[in-house]
Amino acid sequence: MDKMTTAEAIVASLIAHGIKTLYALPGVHNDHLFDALYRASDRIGVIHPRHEQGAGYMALGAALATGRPAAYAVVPGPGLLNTGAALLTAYTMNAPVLGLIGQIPDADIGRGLGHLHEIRDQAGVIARLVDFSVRVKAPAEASRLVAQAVAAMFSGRRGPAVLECAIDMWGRPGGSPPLAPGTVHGPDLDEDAIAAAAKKLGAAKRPMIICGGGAQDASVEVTALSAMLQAPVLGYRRGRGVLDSRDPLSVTLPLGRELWGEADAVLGVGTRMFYPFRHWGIDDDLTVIRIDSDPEELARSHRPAVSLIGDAAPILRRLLDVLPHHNARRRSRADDMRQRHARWNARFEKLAPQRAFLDAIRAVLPEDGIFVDEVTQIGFAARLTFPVYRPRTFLSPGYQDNLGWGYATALGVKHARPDVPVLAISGDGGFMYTANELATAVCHRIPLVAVVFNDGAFGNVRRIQAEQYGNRLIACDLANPDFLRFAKSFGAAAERAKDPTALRAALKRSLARRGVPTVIEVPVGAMPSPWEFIHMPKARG
Ligand SMILES: Cc1ncc(C[n+]2csc(CCOP(=O)(O)OP(=O)(O)O)c2C)c(N)n1
Ligand SMILES: [Mg+2]
Repeated sequence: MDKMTTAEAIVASLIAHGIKTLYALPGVHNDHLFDALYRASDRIGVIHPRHEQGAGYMALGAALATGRPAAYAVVPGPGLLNTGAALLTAYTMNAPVLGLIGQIPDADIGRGLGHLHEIRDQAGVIARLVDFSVRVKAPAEASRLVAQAVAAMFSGRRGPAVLECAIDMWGRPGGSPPLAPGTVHGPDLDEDAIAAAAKKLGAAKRPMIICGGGAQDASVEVTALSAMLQAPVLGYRRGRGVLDSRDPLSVTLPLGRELWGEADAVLGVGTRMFYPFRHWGIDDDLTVIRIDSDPEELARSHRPAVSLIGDAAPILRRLLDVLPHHNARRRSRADDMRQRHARWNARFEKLAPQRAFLDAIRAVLPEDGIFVDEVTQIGFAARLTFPVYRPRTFLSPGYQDNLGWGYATALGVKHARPDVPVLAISGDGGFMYTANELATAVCHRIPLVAVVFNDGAFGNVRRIQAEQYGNRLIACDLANPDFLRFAKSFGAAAERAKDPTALRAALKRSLARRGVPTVIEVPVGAMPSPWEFIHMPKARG
């Protein structure tokens, strides 16, 4: 064992923590790591993308699809920076992603000599992007640092972590065997706060629940609480799928705003409540109760009447025990909600072109299939109206909303969840950010289905210029490849679907393909604006 190198100790530690894949792009700074991976290839696989952002996004997709840690490795400097947007997105989505980042020779760090891939204060750059980062300074530390990093990723608010390791550290002997993964204990349940929440919610006449990404592992509990309180549940983007869209109490963003204007108590579960607090207004007639694993988050926008700190599921389970002692008798709100849904559905007719394509997708994508959203016309409509049936089946990139996350993240999703169909949607603009990773999908036989809505433009930008800037169009029209020939030239399958009926048929064929990725190009024109349903005015306060 004393012959174990730092690289071998880190690989053994990844395996011990249940990480079975490293999304990684090689270079001299991590040659020893790749050699250790080669020798452990019966226990851990390597997926090598064609650009480091692919490694970062694939790890992000794997983490989001499973809720488990996922890891990537890249060279320092440009390699690190190429993963910057993915790491930033992992941070803002609270995703447990571990980055293994190379470094220049240990003794020269900070001296500014200009080594290959050197960047000034790499540790400082990293520290701006993640909460836990550390450099491996001796082989004997490596196993402990992996364990610490993974523990940090799951403590309090979840998020990414980074280990740096110098070019001459990976190969040094003296590594120790892996530590067993620790159990992360959340804070003890605050019984007083739970009782206070139960009293306020139990007495409320018009309670509502708002879910964010932090509620994704509390679907059963939110569903039970919603039924007990007859409380509508708003999940927009990261909170979608926590309550099944087929439940009449599951509400869309604009209906959520309407109900916000009427509510007397609201329970926020793992959400920043950004739209309500920043756009819809708040006043003293609304009692705010929040569950969040991050105490700092609760102090940011509006101080809640009751704060419940910790993971949502155990707190909600206790609340479900206590609430029946305080809960008012409640009539079903199902009919009321159905009427309100009908009114909003009539208004959503404005988005008919987008919705026709989404209907085609929903008809073919099974209940457990995963939909990876991107900032595109179809994506905006999906966030508002696409029915989602289960948690972790609608992945939307949170407040970075970064073009280009879609295809590469979805590849990681499909790689981590080969058992379910995975579908990525993007515009022609967004797709081209990471379309090079078609090579990775073909090389590693990842049968992701990507639908590219091609309007020959950064359509969203173009419409804003047309409508708000006197049609002074600039930097928004795109020269595209022939997407079919482009995809096929990688060895992928490719289809063109001209309308929703054709899309449905193409999807059916594509989701059945094994071992080969598919690109479906959908030529479209300009689409109606979704913004009146997203940026809505104050509803109270
Ligand atoms: C990284 C990043 N850069 C720029 C933007 C700004 N942006 C938002 S939507 C958009 C256009 C998207 O074009 P496309 O993917 O073709 O979708 P469409 O709107 O045409 O449906 C741009 C440039 C962004 N969201 N993310
Ligand atoms: Mg476009």
